[in-house]
Amino acid sequence: MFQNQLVSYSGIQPSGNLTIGNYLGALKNFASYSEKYKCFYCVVDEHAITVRQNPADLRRRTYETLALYMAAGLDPEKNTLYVQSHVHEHAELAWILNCFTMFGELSRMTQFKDKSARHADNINAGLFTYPALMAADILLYQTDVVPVGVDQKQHVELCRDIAMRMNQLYPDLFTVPEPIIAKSGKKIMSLADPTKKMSKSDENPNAIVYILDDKDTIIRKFKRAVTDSDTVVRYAEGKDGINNLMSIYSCFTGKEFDEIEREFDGKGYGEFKLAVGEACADALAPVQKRYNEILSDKAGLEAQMKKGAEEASYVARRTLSKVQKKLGFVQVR
Ligand code: ATP
Ligand code: LTN
Repeated sequence: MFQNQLVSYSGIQPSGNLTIGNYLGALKNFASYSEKYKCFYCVVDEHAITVRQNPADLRRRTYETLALYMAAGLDPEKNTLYVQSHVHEHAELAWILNCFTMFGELSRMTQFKDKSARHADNINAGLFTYPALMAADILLYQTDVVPVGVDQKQHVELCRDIAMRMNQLYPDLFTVPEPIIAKSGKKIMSLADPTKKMSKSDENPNAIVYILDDKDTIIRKFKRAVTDSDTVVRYAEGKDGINNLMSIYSCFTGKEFDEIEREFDGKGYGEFKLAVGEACADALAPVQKRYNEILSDKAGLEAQMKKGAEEASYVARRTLSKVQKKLGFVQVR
């Protein structure tokens, strides 16, 4: 669709303050595609309401998430940055895709199983059909690659299955996308329970480092991170806490694991934890500075939202109308 240019697409829910898991697994990598790909990055507010949201918080976080996209290096002149609910084609295509997605497939999604266990009082139909809306996001832009953390791989694979199924029935309908999962940072674990993914909706604030935490808070949280009774900094099976801290340190410094092991040879966990906290805080400081500048210009952010939605709608409209035609919907425009 973009004259031989490949398309990259991803989204983040404005469902909480963004964590270093979101940053290292997704956001930090988005900017690296800007040169080679036509990129669309979306604030997926419609996905966020699958879990109950306070309207004022949702509104504020939608601005904040867009500002973080820009602060993390996404230039709105080179990337299409927009809000999902501003492009109505997402919800329309999602309905169609729902009719090509099987109950059994949706039942197997681990995110659905996790979230329905955590929100047992609100297992709504949207939570169940969430992957069909995510597939609509991706397929509307004839996407080639989807940069995500490893927890989203299953959803992208389901999106591929839906695309292939529909392409068999209606040839050449969709590009079949590939997930791109970063080598390091693909799954940052909770600091309080390193067997669990760090998640922005975790109730324990000590489990999470937020992108916008100040330096003292970051250092304090790393100091308290759960590790093990060993004293040697090395990457090994069973050392989930240390493995996680080594991954975080590696992502922020670019150092390999063997280099990190040598650097902390003969030093204790305390010194290592402090170094991880400092590396994290130093790497995030410029992002935080840009974020505060961008967020203070609300009118500027709204102008970006409008521009992004116009660019995205242009492409989304073309794909949706192609799908509607091929399915047999009457077109009178
Ligand atoms: P929620 O807790 O509301 O489900 P989340 O923290 O899992 O949110 P999402 O908005 O669902 O965040 O994810 C945005 C992106 O960040 C996705 O690409 C996801 O794979 C990635 N991501 C989320 N958490 C982590 C993590 N701990 N490590 C690496 N990547 C992550
Ligand atoms: N489901 C994803 C967010 C998301 C997404 C997308 C990611 C919604 N639409 C399209 C990639 C492509 C999540 O929970 N992280």
